[in-house]
Amino acid sequence: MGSPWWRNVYWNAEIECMPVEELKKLQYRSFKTLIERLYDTNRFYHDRMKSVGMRPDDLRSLGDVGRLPFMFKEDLRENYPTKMFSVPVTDIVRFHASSGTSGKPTVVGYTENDLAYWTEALARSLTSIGIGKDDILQVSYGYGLFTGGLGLHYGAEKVGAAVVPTSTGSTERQLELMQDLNVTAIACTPSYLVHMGDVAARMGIDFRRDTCLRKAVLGAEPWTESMRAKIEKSMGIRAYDIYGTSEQAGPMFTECEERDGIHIAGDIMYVEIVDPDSGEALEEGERGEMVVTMLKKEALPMVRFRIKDITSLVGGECPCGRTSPRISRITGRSDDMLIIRGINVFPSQIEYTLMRIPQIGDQYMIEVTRDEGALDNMRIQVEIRPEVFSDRVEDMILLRAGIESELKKYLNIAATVELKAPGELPRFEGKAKRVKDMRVI
Ligand code: DLL
Repeated sequence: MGSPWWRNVYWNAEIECMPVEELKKLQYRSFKTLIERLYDTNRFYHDRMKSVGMRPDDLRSLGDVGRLPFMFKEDLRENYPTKMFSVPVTDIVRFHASSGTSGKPTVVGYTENDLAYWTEALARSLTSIGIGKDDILQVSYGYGLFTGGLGLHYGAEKVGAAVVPTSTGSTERQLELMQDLNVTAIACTPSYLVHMGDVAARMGIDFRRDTCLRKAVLGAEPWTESMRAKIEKSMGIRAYDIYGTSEQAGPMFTECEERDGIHIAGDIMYVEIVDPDSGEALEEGERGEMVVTMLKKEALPMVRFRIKDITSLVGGECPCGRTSPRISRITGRSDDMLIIRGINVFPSQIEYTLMRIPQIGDQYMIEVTRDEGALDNMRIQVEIRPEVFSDRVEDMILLRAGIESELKKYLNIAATVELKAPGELPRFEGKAKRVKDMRVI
């Protein structure tokens, strides 16, 4: 038997399969060029470098990168909307903006070259998961200020796929179009795909029987392997993780068919993983906060930007042949971590535990409160599967106790579980908001 089809299919083989040492040299040269440009032309970076007594000449190897100061989301907020931009506004061809759910929104801008690199990154990613000119891709990420819709749109067109730009919402209509146009792949948040699954079931649509869907490109929010297994089983498709942030450009990087980490185009983005507290570099395999430098960006450069997403570098060679660095699934953001009675827990760990319990459906909500004695309480509402839902109170009490004990066993947290009937909990069209932390700290 020969090797599987994907072992020899690349969008840009020269770069994607470049020997690691050569890639490092290329990264160093790009880093240096970027720093020289910013030191001379951008007040923010000039001052930041001066504050640590560094000049561009001090960057003699990639090993010196760790001496450059970090930058944070707050820097973008303080320089709202465009004070951090590094090109005249006449060179900007597009703006996007974050929703501002965790504070004042941030605005990102792109030159023509910035858009070209964004699209290039996506073309490589989509090719690596076998999406190309034979595909019809329904883009159900939001179009507009959010980067998901337009990002995937141009990436998919670049590889010759036909795009169905549905954006979010009007789920029944989306499902009809999916059938009528023989859509083969969908790009949306995992929570929206789960919601589509519910609506499809109500409409009597069976994904396997009634659609041509075979792939899903899911991201923009944390999700878990157990969620992937559920989606794949119920819809008969393959689901891939896609990652990116508006500060990097938007959605950019996916796993390849091997699905052992997300490939990061090393010529476009330089990744470090650091200890969230000390900021010290971590080794391969150690989980920490991701720090990125966008090596090609013109309009809004990012140098050692603390994204706050928690991940690790995956070691070893990927059998797909790409030599680009890989990161493991993002398990959350360092600022999403909940500390419940002194125990650190990420919402994704809770999801992972819940989704492995067969009686539980796909929806859950987490609520954290603090009582008068200053003790934290966690309440987790979970929907149970229709075939399991029963009027027999004893059955439901037993199930609830079972879920509470699994949470205790795997995460060491005491949570009160509340069972909900199918359809009772909120659904999300964009990013899911499953955690309500009502503590006043
Ligand atoms: O969410 C860009 C995007 C669009 C990515 C479509 C993937 C697909 P922002 O709105 O700036 O950009 O939010 C970025 O979302 O820092 C992560 O915390 C989270 N995130 C994005 N992708 C993933 C993922 C877009 N695959 C923030 N897994 C990031 C976990 C993700 N978290």
